[in-house]
Amino acid sequence: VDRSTARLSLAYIWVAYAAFGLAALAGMLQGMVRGGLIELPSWTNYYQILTAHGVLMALIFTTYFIIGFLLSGVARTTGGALHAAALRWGWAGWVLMTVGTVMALVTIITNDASVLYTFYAPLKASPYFYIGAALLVVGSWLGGFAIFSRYRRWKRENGGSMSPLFVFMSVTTFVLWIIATLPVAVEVLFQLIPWSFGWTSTINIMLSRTLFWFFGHPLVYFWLMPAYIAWYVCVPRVIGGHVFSDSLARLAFICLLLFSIPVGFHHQLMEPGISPGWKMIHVILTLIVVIPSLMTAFSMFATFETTGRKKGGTGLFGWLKKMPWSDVRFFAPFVGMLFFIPAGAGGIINASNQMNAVVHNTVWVTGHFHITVGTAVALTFFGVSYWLIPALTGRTLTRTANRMGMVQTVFWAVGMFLMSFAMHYLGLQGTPRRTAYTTYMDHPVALGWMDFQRVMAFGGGLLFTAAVLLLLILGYLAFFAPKGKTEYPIAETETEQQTPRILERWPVWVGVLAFLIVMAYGYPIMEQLHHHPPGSPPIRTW
Ligand code: HAS
Repeated sequence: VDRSTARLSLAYIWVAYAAFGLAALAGMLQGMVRGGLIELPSWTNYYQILTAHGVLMALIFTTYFIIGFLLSGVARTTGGALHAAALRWGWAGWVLMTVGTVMALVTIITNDASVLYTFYAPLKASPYFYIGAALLVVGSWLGGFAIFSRYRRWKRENGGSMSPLFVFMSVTTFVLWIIATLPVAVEVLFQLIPWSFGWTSTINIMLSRTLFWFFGHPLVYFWLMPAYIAWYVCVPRVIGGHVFSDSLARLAFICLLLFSIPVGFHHQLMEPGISPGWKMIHVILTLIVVIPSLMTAFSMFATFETTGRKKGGTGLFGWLKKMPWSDVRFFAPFVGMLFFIPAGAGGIINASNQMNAVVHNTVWVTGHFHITVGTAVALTFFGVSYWLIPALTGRTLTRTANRMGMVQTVFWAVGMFLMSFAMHYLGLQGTPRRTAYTTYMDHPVALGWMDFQRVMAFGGGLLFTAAVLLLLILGYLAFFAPKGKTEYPIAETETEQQTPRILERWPVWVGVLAFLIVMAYGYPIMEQLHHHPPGSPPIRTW
């Protein structure tokens, strides 16, 4: 891609990795505190560090990386450059997001916003934390407008023909993101900010949680879809293969768009304020949103098998041997895919109403999201970074850096395996999530959890080591690796495929989505507004 686009993408990616580094440190510390290995100094506390870790990792690292990656890929697949208007949107977004990030971070550092990354009521932060979050969201919309702007221009220049797969997927991701962030924007602007400034004395907590999870579930697909873009479009090229089916890939994304928003109640299955009928509808839709992931698994297997067989792999699994196992650009996302198999199964367990009663609010859930976003998605982002950063800085991914990347992937995978296995196991024993070190007054059951909590801490140590290694390798690739050209891998279908044009008719899909949202949320939200629970007293934590 051209230099202006590269500069913009890199600006996003650097903030992403700065946040990642701080978040990794906070993560290791909180694991050690929980495992009883260290005590924090009196000027900080577990919940402050937990908030820093969650906000920096789950909200800042992901959003910045996603925008940086997608902007570069959209440019790469539409002629190599973003036009001036798209660049302007992109930079405006970066500035707003960065102002918002700094505001939110300052309030976390001053301990005025220890409200965890889910930040719904009744925990209350400084209003400046919420204003920072709002700026982050609005800034990310501008990043999305940069993609939409490039997309529209490309369509105009190409007589309305079907957009490249990477672009289509990026547009779908941002349509999802913009629609999904509307409810949290309403929560922040009309509930949290007025309450936090003291303009209103009570808050409708049910509504606050509902609006948050209305956003919170599609948020996880906003993380996942860019990883899927890498799986569908970049990984096939890395292994010397093709996109298995253009239509299937687009259909999977449309399904993700339609079914990942009207499902938020699966995070609220244990809440008494929502009637079981509505929860059931959300559970059914949740089980439907599993299907595009199964389609993705099928598609990836098909790509690997056809490519492996073409390279001479024979027998039932001989094609697997033909994969480029020593290429970190393949290895890191592949390990992520492997983790995603149990992670997806865990998600289905979570979504099943009765089983949710067993795992809800236990560290099982923490284990679930560390192997979804923390491994499947994160390892894919690392795998992408290993080629994206040198491609953008005009350097090469050297053999040594590649080898170190493999080591880093193994450290991350082993750390995550140990930590998340312990979390899943402890969750089934009933160990609560989001608690600092405690033995519950030396209760024998809680004492029995300690060994596994130490395993969690040990896994966290390995993860921190992997994070430091990653930052060192990326720093090397950006500033010290030999100058040269690194490929931006984009695969195509093997033969021309006829993709149904309906897949790109946005008014149809946005219309269907609006219908599903109204069906899934209209009545329950009206009910919550009507019955208006008494509201919490305005407790100040700042
Ligand atoms: Fe989840 C809680 C249900 C997917 C993230 N989830 C969370 C939270 C986070 C999160 C962050 O229903 C905690 C929120 C909080 O703080 O409270 N989740 C699901 C379901 C899925 C799912 C049904 N989650 C994700 C993804 C996430 C993520 C993806 C991040 C990126 N989740 C829940 C529920 C809760 C929840 C409940 C609430 C729990 C509670 O009570 O609080 C599904 O979308 C999963 C579908 C995935 C699959 C896997 C397909 C496998 C693939 C890999 C193929 C491998 C290949 C390689 C090709 C069906 C695509 C193999 C090659 C070989 C050779 C073997």
